[in-house]
Parts: sequence; structure tokens; C-alpha cells
Amino acid sequence: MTDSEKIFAEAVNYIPGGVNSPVRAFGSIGSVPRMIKRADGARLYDEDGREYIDFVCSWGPMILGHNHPEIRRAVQEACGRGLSFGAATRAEVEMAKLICESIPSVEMVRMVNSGTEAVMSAIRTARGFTGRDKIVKFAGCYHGHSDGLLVQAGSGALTAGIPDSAGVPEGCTRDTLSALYNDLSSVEELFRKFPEEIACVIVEPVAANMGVVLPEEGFLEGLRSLCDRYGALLVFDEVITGFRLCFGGAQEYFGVEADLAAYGKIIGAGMPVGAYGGRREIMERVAPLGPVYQAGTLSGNPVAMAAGYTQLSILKEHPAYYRELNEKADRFFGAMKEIVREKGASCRVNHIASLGCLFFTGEPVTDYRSAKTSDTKAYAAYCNAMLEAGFYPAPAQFEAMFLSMAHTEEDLEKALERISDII
Ligand code: HOZ
Repeated sequence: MTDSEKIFAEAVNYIPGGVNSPVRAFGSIGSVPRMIKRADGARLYDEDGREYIDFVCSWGPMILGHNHPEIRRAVQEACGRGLSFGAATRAEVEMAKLICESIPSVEMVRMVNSGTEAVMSAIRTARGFTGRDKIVKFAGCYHGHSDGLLVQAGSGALTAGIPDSAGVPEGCTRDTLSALYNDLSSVEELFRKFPEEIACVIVEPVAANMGVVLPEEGFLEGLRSLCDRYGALLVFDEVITGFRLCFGGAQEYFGVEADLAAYGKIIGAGMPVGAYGGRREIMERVAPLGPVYQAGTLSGNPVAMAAGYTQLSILKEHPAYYRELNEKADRFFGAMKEIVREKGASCRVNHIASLGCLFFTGEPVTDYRSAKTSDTKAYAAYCNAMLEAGFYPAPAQFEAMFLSMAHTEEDLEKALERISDII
């Protein structure tokens, strides 16, 4: 038995499934989790002393690589001043200012502790602002695990085959309407049916929790105009895309402005952070200014702010980083597509900026239905073979593959060679 296996055997006695978030259980690839002891740059090291080139990057936030020295220093300094005050700080004001100055549509922002919280609060704000109850989400999009959003959800819920969770009362999802990603007519139909009842449309601008699915030309623009026409708000869940596609996230990348946007782990550089923000008149509905209640003792935590602010400042000061990262990713995913083509493999590679996904299906993946045609057993075999060879892809098909600034051309070359052997 490896040390990872021994630790996991103990874990299952005390933690449901032995893990604190379902996709890490390695269940869908028929394996047991590698217990990670430390990480540095593009590499993870497990309890058995095995080294992996990491393609998960903590599900996105480690865009500069693990254990970045400046971020580590900022966190250590912040720790020296105290871990939590439950009171207002200069650090959270600097963070809010940086976000508002970076994202044109965000005039005010509220810090929270996770993407789940950010989205849940953004939706409450949209409802409070419009005075309407219904929301539209897309099948296969995942917006965290709050009750009202576990409807045809992606990520671990899709992997585990439970896109509609037990324990969610019918009343909580009664106002959640489900539309089809990349299908504007499905959204229009809902607006026609409920012209004055829909508070918002929430979307992952790039769906990254059913694998990676790109928005088709005009889709996001179409959502914008439908929302405008029917007086609903457009909410972008930028937990994955924010500060990842480019500094301004999906709003800048696609040139489409949202009314509210939710951010997650990347703005904490690995610490538990989230945020939601938008136009002033909307955000002024949030307590203590307005009647939409939302709160949190650890929101704006000074240690988390130090980590996130340092990462965002580095990214802001070095716009060339995004160019380099996205060019590197274009070469990597482009080469992966070439391997698939040369081998005649029944695979599809979806890719945008430094996000990508290898699907084991012969058909283009453009939505929830086509994502589900992927052969998850073939993905499991691929994933286990990669792990054995010292690479750490997402241990579930319906997740993204992330690259960081720390991945070298040599790391990526090695990964491509292995992928070529496997598929
Ligand atoms: N799809 C999730 C990130 N957006 C995976 C992380 C998790 O659920 O633990």
C-alpha cells in the first residue's frame, strides 16, 4: 500500500468519501486520490514522494504557479499582523479598488469567501434589484453548490450523475429555469413565457464545468440583448474565466459587459476568496446600503486579501504574462489537436486561452448534450496513465485543464509525448 492509499483508507472513516470536495475522490477514474504534500511552480509532490506536472492548478487560481515567492511573502507578512479581525481593513479597500479599476462594469464589489457564495449573493442581489424571482441557468453550467443552482449542474454533480442534488427542497429550485448553452432560442422561449418574472440570466461565459465548452459567435451578445429587452440582469460567473482568459476576464475577452459578475479562487491566489460586483445602482441594494442582506465574518480576511492583492497586482503590472501564457497554451492545445488528428483518435480538444479539455468523443462538444457523449471510461484510462507517468490532469472528465505561467515548454513537450502514447 502506498502512503497515499494508507492516508485515504483512514480518511474515509472520518470524511464523507474521504475528501472535502467530490471531484478529488478520483471515484470517476476508479482510483484513489494522490495525497498532495506540497507544490511548487508547475509541480505537485505527493506523500509517496512522487512528482507531477500539474494541470489542475488548484482549479485555476495558481496562474503564476504554486508557492509564488512574492505571494508567499505577502501572506507571511499579513500573518504577522494577525489572522482575522472581523473588522474593516485597508487591505480590503485596496483590493476592491483594484478590482473596480480593472473591470469597467464593476463599480462596486463585495468580498466573500468562495465562488459559491459570490454567485449565490449575486443572484440574491439581482432578485432584490429587479423585484423578480425567476432565474435562468444553463444545463451543464456549474455555479457552486447553493440550493437554487443545483439544477442540471456541471462539475462533480455531472461526473457523479447527480446534477439535481438530494436535499434540495422543490421550493428552492422552483424559480430556476434551465436553458441550453449556445442556444439563444431556448433562452428566448423562457423570456417569452415569463416576460416580467426573470431577474437574471447567469452563465459561465466559457462553460468550464462540463469540460471546456466555448461560447459560439453571438451567444453572449445575444444573452446581453435578450436581458436588455426583457429588463433582466446578465450575470457572468467568472469564477474560472476572471483574470484567467485575460486580466479583464471574459467581459474584456469577448467585449460583452455583464450587469453583475462573480469571481472566485483566482482573486485569492489559492486562499478561500470570492467576490461579486457590478453597477453602482445594483450594488447599492446590498446591506448595509440596501435591503439585500449578505454578510460574513471572514469576508475580506486580511491574509486572503494579501495573497489575492499580490497576485492581481503582479498580473496587472505584467500584461505580457497573459500574451506569453496564452501563446504557450495555443501551441500546447494546438499540438494536442494535431496528435488527435494524426492518430485518428475519437477525441475532441476544446481550448481557449490557458483553458482546455480533452473529450473522448467523435462529435464536436458545444453543449451539455454533446459533452455527455464523451466516453468517461476512456477518460479514466487516459487520466490514470497520465498520473502513472507523472502528470496530474483533472481527475474527472467534466473539468478544465489549466496551464500556468510556471509550465515550461519542456514540461508541455513531455506531456504531449505521453498523451500521444496514450490516445
Ligand atoms: N469544478 C470545480 C471547480 N470549478 C472543481 C473543484 C471542486 O468542486 O472541488
